[in-house]
Amino acid sequence: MRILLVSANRERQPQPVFPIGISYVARALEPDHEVRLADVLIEGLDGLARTIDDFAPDLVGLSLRNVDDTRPDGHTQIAGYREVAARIRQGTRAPLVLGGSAYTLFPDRYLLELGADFGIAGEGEHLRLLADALASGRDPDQARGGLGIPGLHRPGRPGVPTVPWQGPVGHAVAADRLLDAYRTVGGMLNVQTKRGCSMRCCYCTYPTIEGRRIRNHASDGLVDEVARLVAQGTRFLFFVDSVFNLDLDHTARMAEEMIRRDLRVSWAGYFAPNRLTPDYARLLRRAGLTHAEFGTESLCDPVLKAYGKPFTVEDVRAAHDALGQAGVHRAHFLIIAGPGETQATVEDTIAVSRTLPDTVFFPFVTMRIYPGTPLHRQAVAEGVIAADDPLFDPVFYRSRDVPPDWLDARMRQEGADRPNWVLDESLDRMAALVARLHARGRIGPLWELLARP
Ligand code: B12
Ligand code: SF4
Repeated sequence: MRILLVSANRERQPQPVFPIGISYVARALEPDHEVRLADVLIEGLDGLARTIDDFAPDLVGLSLRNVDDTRPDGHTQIAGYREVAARIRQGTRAPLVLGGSAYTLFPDRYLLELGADFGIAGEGEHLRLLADALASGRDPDQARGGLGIPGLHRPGRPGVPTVPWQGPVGHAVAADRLLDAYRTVGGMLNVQTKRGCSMRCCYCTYPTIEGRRIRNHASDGLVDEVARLVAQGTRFLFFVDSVFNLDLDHTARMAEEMIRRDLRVSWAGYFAPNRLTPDYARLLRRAGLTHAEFGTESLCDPVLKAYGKPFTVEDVRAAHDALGQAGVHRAHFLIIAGPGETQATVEDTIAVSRTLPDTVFFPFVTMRIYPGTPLHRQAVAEGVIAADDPLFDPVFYRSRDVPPDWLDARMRQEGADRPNWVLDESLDRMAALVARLHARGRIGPLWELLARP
């Protein structure tokens, strides 16, 4: 079958990100199916229309990454996605399959909104089974002895539960052209070392998207992947795991192999501020880690507990120091005014943040409520939302013990005092600065430029 996989994501903030989802899905389809990748951010809607004409696909997969930008005054992506789906429908009668993280969070809603034929929630590599069934004229519902295709959704029918993908994982050969394009727009290339997170932070969607069971990708294949990207000219990578340091042994083995092969590439990842010994930090630095983004969320123990975070402020400090001493840039993401927050706990977080050296804070005020999370259940129980609110249009939880006007003024005051306390309204300016620096050949997230207290 000729299968066109399209990335609908046009978000450029904080920087353009390579559409790893369609590349990984394509890998599962190669070489038995002929695959082409298209990216609306790179080629625009007219480019997409030309690709459809030229390739004449038998099946089109559309990747939906972001639902919105998770900011209370931000924007949702649905209008842009409608435009892309309409362009696809104009150009071809091939069946349309949806997938991606945004799709997985709201599968039936997106099927309806975009009038698609199928969707695959969770790991999209299972598209392989759908393509095989369609190519041979078999009923997709009869796949796997009648269990159906993992994650498959069709309009008006119940979805099939997903299961972990067992086949190969990684970038497709078909992605090489697009990888090149991202190297030139300063966007970061990316690699995943594992899927799944077993933690239960109250607001988090990641276990819904990737599952709770941790599945490591084989470390030799991973380092081959990194080596291939480096040989192609990649200078910066983001390891896109939900939490890079969830499995210390696996990631340490990978880092050792990167050092042994002398792969000269800088990289970043998301870290939990715990499980981070000085030895591990030094190893990662030697393997090329330059930027660590911590999902810290609060610097006050009772609030960390209410958010369901599996660490304390003391752990944060130790992790911060371990990476700092190893020479790694650090940023902390915070969520202010979630469950359990009060004026006093906000002050605690601010006070502790002032004592963490050489770092940047990204404080987000209020917490986006996603379906199926502990926060969702709490918000229904507290009467913040109705039980049947679909939550597709963003709704944010705000602690009643933090007066909005007071918090707004307090955040602004802190932002005015400290360039490393980066408020929502500064993010656009920061993204513009980063884009200018990328155009001049700088690489990486570059938030360390703000890391003065
Ligand atoms: C790493 C990451 C980042 C990094 C990316 C770095 C990089 N260079 O890649 C950074 C920090 C830059 C980032 C930024 C943002 N991110 Co982010 N990010 C992630 C994270 C943790 C992993 C994404 C990833 O690459 N996964 C690995 C790939 C392989 O998985 P995947 O893309 O989901 O693809 C799989 C399936 O979805 C499916 N699939 C994908 N496409 C298709 C297509 C078809 C046809 C099919 C069938 C299946 C399919 O199959 C794939 C393989 O299994 C996710 C959370 C998560 N755990 O998913 C959030 C996530 C994707 N981000 C999110 C958001 C909101 C953002 C920002 C808007 C935040 C902000 N306000 O700045 C920006 C937008 C950036 C942009 N330009 O688009 C949301 C999106 C959903 C939502 N809530 O709206 C997520 C899900 C987190 C969340 N809060 O829920 N992000
Ligand atoms: S916030 Fe991080 S540690 Fe917590 S559940 Fe989500 S991915 Fe796991």
